[in-house]
Amino acid sequence: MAQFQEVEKQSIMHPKPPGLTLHYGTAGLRTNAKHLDHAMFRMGLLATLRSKNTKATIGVMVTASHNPEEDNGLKLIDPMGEMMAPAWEHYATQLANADDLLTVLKDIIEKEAINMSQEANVFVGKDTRSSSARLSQAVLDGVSALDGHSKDYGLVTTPQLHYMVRCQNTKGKYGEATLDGYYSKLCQGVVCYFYDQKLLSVDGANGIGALKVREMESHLKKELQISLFNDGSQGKLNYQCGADFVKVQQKPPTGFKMNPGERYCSFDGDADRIVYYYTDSEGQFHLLDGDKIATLMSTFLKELLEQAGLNLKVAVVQTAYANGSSTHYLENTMKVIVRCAKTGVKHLHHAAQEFDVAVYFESNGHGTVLFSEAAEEKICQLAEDPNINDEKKRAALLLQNTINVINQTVGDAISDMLFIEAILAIKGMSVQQWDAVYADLPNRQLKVKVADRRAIDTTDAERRAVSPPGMQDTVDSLVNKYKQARSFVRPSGTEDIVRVYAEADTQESADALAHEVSLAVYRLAGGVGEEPKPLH
Ligand code: NG1
Ligand code: ZN
Repeated sequence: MAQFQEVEKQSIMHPKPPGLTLHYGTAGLRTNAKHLDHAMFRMGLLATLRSKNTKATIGVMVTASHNPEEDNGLKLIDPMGEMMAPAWEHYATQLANADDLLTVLKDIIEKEAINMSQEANVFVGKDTRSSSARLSQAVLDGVSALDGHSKDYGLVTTPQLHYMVRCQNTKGKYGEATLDGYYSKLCQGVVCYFYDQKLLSVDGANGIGALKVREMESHLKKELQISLFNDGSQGKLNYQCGADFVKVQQKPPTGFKMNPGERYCSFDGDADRIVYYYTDSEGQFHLLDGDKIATLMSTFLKELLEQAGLNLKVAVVQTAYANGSSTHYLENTMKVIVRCAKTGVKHLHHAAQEFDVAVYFESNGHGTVLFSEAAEEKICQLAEDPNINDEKKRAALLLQNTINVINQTVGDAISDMLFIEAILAIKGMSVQQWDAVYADLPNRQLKVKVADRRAIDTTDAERRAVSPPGMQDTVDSLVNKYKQARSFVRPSGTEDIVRVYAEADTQESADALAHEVSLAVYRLAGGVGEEPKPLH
């Protein structure tokens, strides 16, 4: 077939480096940008097949998120703007590593019974990395090699591309598939709440998020005062700044002086994560991570639903890394349903789809809110009902605005920021008051190197280890030594290590527990290198 001849011809221009193995995992493909050209071309082919298979537009985002500037990667986006279905992740890995490209390609076509004469459409976007232009061209080459149509959105945030894909496949019902459409939808309605709101400082991680906040400013009509730093004009992408740096280091971006009591937030390199922070009058740093954000959003939504008299259930989906205090507060004080999903946004998104209204967040600041179709309908009907009282009307309109400001396809730093700012403004709440809703339990995360991390297998949303033998019993008996303690171990999906998490009533206890559990992992699960040392 002529198509395959074209693939063969073009693939010579995108040769696979010998001996290189890539894996399409939780965060898509990610590695040093030098090794990615062939994989990008091949993912262009795969996106075209996926488009033919689903008879819908598929997205390809070229980014390595919070990784260093030297890395790059890619994420594939399914028709409703969600991450690509897990069944296809396996094809992505196979295709990226194939020595005989055509055989693997034909295999996928046969297995999925793809009609090759079906039209294909692929949307492509990229972040600000210096390698992104070259690599996104390789994706476009892959699409055209299989006769697919492509639209290159150029520089966009990851969630913006997810939004475009959903708009396109819902024929505009979700919004207009342009950047202007995105900004208008998000800013519609919320801007009127920002009066008297003090300045918000935004760390753009020297990446795409900074460019896009600037682009959005005209839509905000100056109601929200944003001051951008790490806007990419000088610093290096994700270097000593950004959401991942702030969350992991528990400190502000390097070289940035904070004023006590003011609000700050940091995006990651592709603007799908956000964390807030401030310093108090003693100069103490306070982080408001994904757990605090989920609490703020779910509380706000629950109150509005009650005021509107709508019988819709609010749920919060977290992972095992959620601080125990947040889970306790949500379940016992707010009385919202809490679910624990496996690490990785796609698992949270999937779990959230089971509820009327579900807020999902990873502690690292990736998250959003999902409304079921029925919930959206009820809210919109109520907002248009002329026979309701003022309180109900206000609540219904606020809920309707929330549906617009929230990017329901994926975690979105810009959309989350606007929603958080609107909640704080509406409630007249300071960042300190938000922080004081509950106090985080002291916690510690450690990494342990082992010969094969698959030695650890888990169950119960990764909270309990089923192998190696004796592992869970040991963790249980160590946890029992401390107050308000919890600990779990799981193999990382993105690094060749085992992660250990521990929390307890004091930092000393959390640190001691994390260390003891690390030792148990080292001894029971084939630790390599030096034995873990105590933290103090
Ligand atoms: P792993 O390496 O599987 O723990 C990490 C993060 C996840 C998620 C993915 C993808 C932690 C503990 N884990 O996964 O939350 O964001 O990377 O980026 O932060
Ligand atoms: Zn990201």
